[in-house]
Amino acid sequence: MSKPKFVPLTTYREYAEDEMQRRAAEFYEEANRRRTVREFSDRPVDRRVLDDCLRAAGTAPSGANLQPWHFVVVTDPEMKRRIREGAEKEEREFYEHRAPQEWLDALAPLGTDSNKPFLETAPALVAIFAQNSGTRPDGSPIKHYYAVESVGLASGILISALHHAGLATLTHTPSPMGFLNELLERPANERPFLLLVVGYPADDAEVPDISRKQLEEFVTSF
Ligand code: IYR
Repeated sequence: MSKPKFVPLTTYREYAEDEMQRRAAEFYEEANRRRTVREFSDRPVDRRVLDDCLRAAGTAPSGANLQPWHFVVVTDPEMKRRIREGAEKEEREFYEHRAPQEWLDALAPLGTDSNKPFLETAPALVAIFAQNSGTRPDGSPIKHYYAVESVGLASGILISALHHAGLATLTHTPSPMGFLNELLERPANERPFLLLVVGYPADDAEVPDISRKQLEEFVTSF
């Protein structure tokens, strides 16, 4: 094993107390304005914006820094159509047969069903894959650690970055998502993690009237 190389931490910034408080409060306020959107406009998104948000996602912490993720950006109408077809096939199975009543009851407030027009209307879909293994520069295989957790973190950053840039997202999880490997030509070591729908909300978009837990409900302290 070669000796690890360390360099000085030059990117960290400390803020004065009042500025730190302001930044934390402002970030929360911005995060709290994010809503999952299911009605999209067909207005195209700027690819440079999308790429910067993907760069931000790629800064996520990951197991052993192996960065076990792959993102496929889909804007081609024919590919979007095929993804919609694949997703709706699974969703029909889900809503009509697979989902237990308890799950359907939990979903009822969201008003979702097996019809997924946004997969074609929205200008961009980002299919996010978790890699169980990767390849070293010499081509030999390397196992990835905490791949699902790492990709979850990267996806969270991507969603926040897109929201910060002024784009809306929908975290869509047709299940199972194996059809995405086939359509998007991803290898067997990659598992579809999430299909992120990206774009502008439709002018008349509505969202379900749901609430978020108060801090006291989800935080305990010692
Ligand atoms: N994948 C289905 C069902 C669904 C499941 C959960 I958990 C949600 O939060 C929302 C929907 C669908 O996309 O309709």
